[in-house]
Amino acid sequence: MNTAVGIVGAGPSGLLLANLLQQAGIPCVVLERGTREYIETRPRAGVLEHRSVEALKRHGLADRLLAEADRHGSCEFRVNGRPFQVDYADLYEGRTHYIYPQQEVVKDLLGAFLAGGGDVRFEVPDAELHDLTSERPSITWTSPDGTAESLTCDFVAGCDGFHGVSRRSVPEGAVSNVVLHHGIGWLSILAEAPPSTRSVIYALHERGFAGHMLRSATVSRYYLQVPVDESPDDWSDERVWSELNTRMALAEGNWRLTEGKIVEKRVLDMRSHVVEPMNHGRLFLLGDAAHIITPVGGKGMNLALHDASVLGDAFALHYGSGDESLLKSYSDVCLRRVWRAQEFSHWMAGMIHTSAEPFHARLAQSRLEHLLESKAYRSTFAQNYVGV
Ligand code: RFL
Repeated sequence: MNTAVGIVGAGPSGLLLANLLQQAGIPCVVLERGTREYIETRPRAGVLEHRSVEALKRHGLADRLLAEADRHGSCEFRVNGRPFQVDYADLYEGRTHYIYPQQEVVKDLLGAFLAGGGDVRFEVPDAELHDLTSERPSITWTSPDGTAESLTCDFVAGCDGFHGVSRRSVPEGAVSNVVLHHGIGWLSILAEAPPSTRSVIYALHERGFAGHMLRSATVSRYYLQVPVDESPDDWSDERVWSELNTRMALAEGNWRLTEGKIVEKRVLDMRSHVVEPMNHGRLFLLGDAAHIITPVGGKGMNLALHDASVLGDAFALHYGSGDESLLKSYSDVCLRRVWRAQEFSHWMAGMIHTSAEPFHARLAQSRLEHLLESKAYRSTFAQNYVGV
């Protein structure tokens, strides 16, 4: 088999790229390790920035999202039970977040690509990439019926996340890995519970951070700061709700979370990882394959969509006129936005977490006070939070 672009991974980055190529008349094949059901039901992120939605809209890929997503322009910091609201839409050109679960983004992108006759191969667990620095790289794999398959292409797009095959196929020393371990764990909880709030809550408490994120009218995500080596098995459902209620309690009044069935409990180790440059030969890395960011600030899926958008334009120019300039600047353009997001996420992480280190604890306190007092500081927060 031959194609122009072989795409490994059918997450948000791979599927947006596939749609952009299809719309530009550039052939591509998508290889996905999981089943269709797996990718369409995997809950992860849920916050889309204004500009991510604008990019989807430009390509006619946002119809259901625009009809169904809630829009948020305000978030709450709850500091030892005392709430203050930051109206970030008012502070930054009326821009809002769209609350729309990642699996719905995937469903929409996959549906549009297949409706246009797109080629997606599911259940490909053993893809291998070859000759990435040659003119014609290839991908080999075994199809579910046991047939050995091979795809020769002009380019490979590695959209298969941090643990995928693409990043691992870059030889040692060919790229740099810029890494930070934050030494913070989050117990991440997904529950079949309606939101207990109208806007995201970042609760700062002496026992540690707690977050209430919105996903849909019936499902909510919550986070609890825990040691990185914590086991989710140590957290019974009862303990989860009790700790969330303690850390989120309001100093005045009787506010409590609406509880529901907990359907996911896992510990996330806060880390940041950036691969530089985001390409090697004819392999381009996108999304989590190129960069991992902490969930603080909700940037991961948005960065993945941005990479796809930039690479889609670059391929359209290359195949349209032979101009390679956008392909050459792909990594620089994406990394600029990646580092802005990393800086913001790191700044915010330093503000919302409890630290045993007195210096960091004082910095966090000062950041919060300044956010409360300074409109200019809040405006900078707003720009970065909802997307500069
Ligand atoms: P994905 O979504 O991981 O998709 C990769 C796809 O590749 C497949 N795959 C392979 N396919 C073929 N061969 C292989 N060898 C393969 N290996 C893997 C996988 O099955 C999968 O289908 O990567 P992509 O497209 O880069 O998208 C990145 C986002 O998924 C990620 O950044 C976000 O989910 C991060 N994230 C959040 N981002 C936000 O913008 N806002 C949020 O609120 C937010 N919350 C979160 C998050 C991530 C979380 N977890 C689980 C890490 C909350 C959580 C809990």
